[in-house]
Amino acid sequence: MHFSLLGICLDRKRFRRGSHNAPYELRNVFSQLETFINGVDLQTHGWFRDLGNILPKKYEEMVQEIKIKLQDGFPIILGGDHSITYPAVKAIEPKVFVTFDAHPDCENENLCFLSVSRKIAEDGFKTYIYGARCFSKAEWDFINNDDRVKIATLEDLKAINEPTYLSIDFDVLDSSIMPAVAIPEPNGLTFNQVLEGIRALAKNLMAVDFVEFLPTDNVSYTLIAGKLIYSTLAEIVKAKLSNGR
Ligand SMILES: [Mn+2]
Repeated sequence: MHFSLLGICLDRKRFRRGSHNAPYELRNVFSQLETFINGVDLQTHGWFRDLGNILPKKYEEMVQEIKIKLQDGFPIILGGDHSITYPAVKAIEPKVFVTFDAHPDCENENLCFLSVSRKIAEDGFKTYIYGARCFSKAEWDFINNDDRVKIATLEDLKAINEPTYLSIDFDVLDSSIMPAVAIPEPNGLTFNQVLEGIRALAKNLMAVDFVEFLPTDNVSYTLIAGKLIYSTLAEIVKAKLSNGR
């Protein structure tokens, strides 16, 4: 199989900006990472085609550009702030949307990193949120009163059986592992817990994005973020190979 790598260099936040540079920073460390990972040789089974970057524009225009660029291959999309997930989901049209995120991103606001999961749920994509631990009261009330969105357990993820788009906000990781995000949160998932979630979904995945990485002078965090991306690719390759696809 091959992966199609697409960066979306957009950060419309007003504070702790920088995630628009993440696609460049993350690509820089790929060459430093071991490609034989968790039993899979990505050089043999998971080669990349790099489709370059999309620069900020209106969301509707981004949907069109994403559709045109992602003609074949398994989409791996690098943000960007979390709002980039909205045009990507609209372009790819999965049945199910799963987001790994410390925050549910369900505020009742115009499309932005605070409201993206709510917008996607309201557009009719069955939405699961995994790893969330910091809710506003309004988000809590919305999620508990709306069938379109669910706080998921690992068992819920394993039970999904439809084509799924996965969005990974790096802040789902515990802040001690990954402080290089706009809004780090303690009490988060370990690296292995995130991989367990990916493994639960892998056979149904049709696209994955990675968002909210905030490049810092500490390249260690970029290497860890890159490791999560490569580990995800390895899980996808394993699932597709065992499915005979
Ligand atoms: Mn988010």
